[in-house]
Amino acid sequence: MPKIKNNLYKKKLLIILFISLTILTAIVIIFIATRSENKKIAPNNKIKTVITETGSGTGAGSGAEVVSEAGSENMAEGAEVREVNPALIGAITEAPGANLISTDGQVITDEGVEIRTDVSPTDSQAPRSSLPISKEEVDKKAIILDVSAVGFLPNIFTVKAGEVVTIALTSTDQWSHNINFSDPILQAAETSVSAGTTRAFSFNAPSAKGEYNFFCGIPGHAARGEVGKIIVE
Ligand SMILES: [Cu+2]
Repeated sequence: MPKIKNNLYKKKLLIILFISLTILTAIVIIFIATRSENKKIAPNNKIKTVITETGSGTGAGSGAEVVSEAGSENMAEGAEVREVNPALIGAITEAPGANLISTDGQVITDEGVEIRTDVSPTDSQAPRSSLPISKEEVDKKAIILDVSAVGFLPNIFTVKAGEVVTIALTSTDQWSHNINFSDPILQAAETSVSAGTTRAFSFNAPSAKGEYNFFCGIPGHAARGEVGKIIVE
């Protein structure tokens, strides 16, 4: 009798040991699986966004959105997946190649840093000019400025303090021209165009109301009338 009892005890112990081992193995497997799944979904816990190219044919609308939030399920084919600064989400451009405009109306760099006009034109925070584009690619809100030996057309325009200003400058004759502002607060707001081309740039208008004169900086051009002013109200 005691021998049978002893055997029964041994059997019970073996079953308990087997069950414990099975549970432990299951826990380890679940732990490893969860970890690798997390790694796949959220690398570094950063926001995943999809950056899509702006179509060149549709730029005349209300501004093409270049950065948008997107789940990994509905990515368009060929879309580039990048981790970007949350400040860039929803940002648009008013002209292809010019700086982005954030959802709160601030002209920003591709890194989400605010554009400044009181710096050197070569500064990384200075407004960025587009490459030569067509006028049709520029948003309707932009200021379309023509320049030729006759002068700027129009040569006066009005904007609100602090609002986004996109200037699309076109040389309408056979010469190169540019636009520069006299006030140092707008010294980085400039671009130059060669004969028959259009380039655009965006910046936030000064917060101080007043008149800001601009001119073509090519020798002799301002003297013959290539001048104008922007009224900030
Ligand atoms: Cu000129």
